[in-house]
Amino acid sequence: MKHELPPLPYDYNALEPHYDEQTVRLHHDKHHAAYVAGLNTAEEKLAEERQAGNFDAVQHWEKQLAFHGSGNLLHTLFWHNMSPNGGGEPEGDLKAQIEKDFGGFEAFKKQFSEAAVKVEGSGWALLGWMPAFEKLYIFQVENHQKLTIWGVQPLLVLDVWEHAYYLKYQNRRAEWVEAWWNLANWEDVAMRFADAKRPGTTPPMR
Ligand code: MN3
Repeated sequence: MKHELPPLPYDYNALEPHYDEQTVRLHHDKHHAAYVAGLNTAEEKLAEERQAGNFDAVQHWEKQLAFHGSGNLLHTLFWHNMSPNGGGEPEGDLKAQIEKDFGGFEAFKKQFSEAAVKVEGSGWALLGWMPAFEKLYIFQVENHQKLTIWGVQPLLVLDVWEHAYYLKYQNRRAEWVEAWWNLANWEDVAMRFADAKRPGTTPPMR
């Protein structure tokens, strides 16, 4: 089964003025599409190597698998994490958990923004639920696949690769991060949080 590029959940221009149509179009149709293609290629090449019993390039294709697989997953999440009617603050269980783990929404927002602005090179800021520790964490992801704890369920992601913002914001990554908060789809994040916390999915490690 080949992976396919999932359609955007809104029109290309729906996130204006915070996220411009031209960037969204390129980002989804070209960049995200390239990760889907890269994931398919990695899976195909690993299958070929298994069949041939020749693993000369296994290190290369395993790296490609992690990079493109994570790239595909994070971009799909990224699109759904934004909404033309986004912004504001989370409510309910998610709000309570953010207060518990970060000492309040403003403190959470500050750490998330700082993590995003200060990613070294290409990467993401990511809010994730770690079922085994029963805790929310902010991660500063490098590329698409580095610097996590195994088992974390990503809930909210912010792309700070230059391809995500350069056409409109040029080198001003902090402006992109600030604008992006106006698009944050807290309903989507809350749904993912509830899903990640469903009892019986993964037992805590204690
Ligand atoms: Mn991207």
